[in-house]
Amino acid sequence: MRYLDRINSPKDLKNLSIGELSHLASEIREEIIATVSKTGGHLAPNLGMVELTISLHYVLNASEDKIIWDVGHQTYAHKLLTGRRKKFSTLRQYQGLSGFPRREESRYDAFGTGHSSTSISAALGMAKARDLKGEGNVILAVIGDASLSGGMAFEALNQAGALGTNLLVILNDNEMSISKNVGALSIYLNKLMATPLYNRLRRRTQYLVKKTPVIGPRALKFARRLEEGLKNLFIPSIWFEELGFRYFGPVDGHNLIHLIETLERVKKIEGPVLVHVITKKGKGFRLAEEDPAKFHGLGPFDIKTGKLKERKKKPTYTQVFGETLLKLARRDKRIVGITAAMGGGTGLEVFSEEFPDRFFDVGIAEEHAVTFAAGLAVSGFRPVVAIYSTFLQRAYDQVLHDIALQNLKVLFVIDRAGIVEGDGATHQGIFDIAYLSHIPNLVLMAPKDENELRHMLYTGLKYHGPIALRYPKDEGKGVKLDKGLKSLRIGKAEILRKGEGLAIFALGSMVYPALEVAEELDATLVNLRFAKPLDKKIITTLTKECGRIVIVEEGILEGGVGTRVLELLEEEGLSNIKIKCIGLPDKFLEHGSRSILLSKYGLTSRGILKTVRRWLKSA
Ligand SMILES: Cc1ncc(C[n+]2csc(CCOP(=O)(O)OP(=O)(O)O)c2C)c(N)n1
Repeated sequence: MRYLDRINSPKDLKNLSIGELSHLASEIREEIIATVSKTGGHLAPNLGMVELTISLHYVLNASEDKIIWDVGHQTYAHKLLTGRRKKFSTLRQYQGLSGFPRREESRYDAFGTGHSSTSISAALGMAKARDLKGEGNVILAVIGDASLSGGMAFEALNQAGALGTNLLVILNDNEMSISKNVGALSIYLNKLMATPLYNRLRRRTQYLVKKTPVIGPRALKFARRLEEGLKNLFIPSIWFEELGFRYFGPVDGHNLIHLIETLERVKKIEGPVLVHVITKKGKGFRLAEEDPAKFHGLGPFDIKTGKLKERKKKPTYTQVFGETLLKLARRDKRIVGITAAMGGGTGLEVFSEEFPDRFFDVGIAEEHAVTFAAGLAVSGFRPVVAIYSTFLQRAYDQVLHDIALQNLKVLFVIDRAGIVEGDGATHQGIFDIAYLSHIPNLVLMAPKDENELRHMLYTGLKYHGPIALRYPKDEGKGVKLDKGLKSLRIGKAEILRKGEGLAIFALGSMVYPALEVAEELDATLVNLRFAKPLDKKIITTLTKECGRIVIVEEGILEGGVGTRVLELLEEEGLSNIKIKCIGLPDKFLEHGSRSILLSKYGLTSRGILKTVRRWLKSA
């Protein structure tokens, strides 16, 4: 029997020897590789976290102490050790285990995460609550080196250092974000890594002080001064200490003895402490160690070759965007590309290779990315800011206050808009229509296919103000791409089919499924193209003509295109017309495959047809 099969809660770890824990680490790695090769998921981050997770659960008392995982994509070992081993094969599958920590899933998941850089803030809140309640448990945040570059993490360090309450922060430094980590903080961490000498000397002084039989305040003061001196001698300054944290490290994140010793020690220290742990992304799986970016998060793959099992046959929207932008950028030097740590995911990689000087990966810093783009736009450049729908939520105020209010020429390319495979509620891109379409000056487009996407990109770059383009994480329709690119008329919809007695208005990804429905029902079908501004003329004319209308979108209904059409018709005195809005309900959507969820929420051609038929009967 494997050691892993005997672990039903973290308590079961406590009786294992270091040798046994080391066996357990290998078993956990095998389990993660075998499962993720079938389910897809975040492989490399999890393989790098195995020893650290074991050590944390070994040293802490999981029923009282709290671990807050930043992003939460590295919690597979944590899930395996906290009673979820038997369900692990359902990872990321519909109705199975989530790929992220969820409070509803386990009492060991202290805080729900998915978006980065929240862990220290949440942990600090919990630490302060603990103090106010007069309790004494350990509160610990685990944060990656890239997530530490997010603004919220800085804000939390700033408050934590000043509050001085007991708080442990484990910095998991693997020098990687999804791709190579960027920024001055990452350069600084490298410097710290390269100076273990200081830490060795520092440990030695602390050891000597501890060994001194009678240690009076003067000796302690002397030891501290000595420590300061050493610090200044070997490295410019330990930034975390300047902020009020005690700094420990670097610690080898794959050495169980060293990790356990360090954690035992630091958990007793008063005040905020940061432990700098060095890990290797993909540890223990050669293919992932060699290409951690590819294995950061991926679909099902062949363990021997690393090849993905499902290959997209048609070009994805993301690819078509990346290639088209590249072509346009060759003709216009003012075009600059901006990403917040998602160069690969957003398709900007090709652009970055050809135009490294015009490409900016700002780190996991969506708010900054947007205002940075504003600065470039004010200075005459044409920034293209490519951000996933779910992460752009972070930068709502920057879009509104720094871009739209000043009517700046910035193009937002919103990838993963709509239902997103596998990751669940934290990553569904279903709110952007609602949170963008009420912002004055901002135009919001959604292409029906990859060919239209290209024209929209061209349109966006020609437009004189802020404009956004949304599309899902999916392959395109496989349509022929036009040779030339044309500018679309802002706010002009496209009538794709004329029918009788019913008009269907569809946005973006819903146009093709709605077209099938329109054909079946002999209805008129309009590709809205623009969620904002709406095509007032076409909408009002067809509404009057057909008498009954349906609006379909892949986004939440509240505040979506349907709502906006209703408002328009009310303004035009047409509110007594029969209207059906089809979209996503007012809830956070679970994880599962895109096809399962689209079908569950009635956004396939069959689902739309069923809803429309039922409504027609009742109407
Ligand atoms: C706000 C936000 N932006 C982007 C992401 C996408 N994302 C998920 S993990 C990750 C990299 C995290 O790197 P790091 O914190 O160093 O952890 P590692 O994966 O290296 O363990 C990114 C950019 C996110 N989860 N949240």
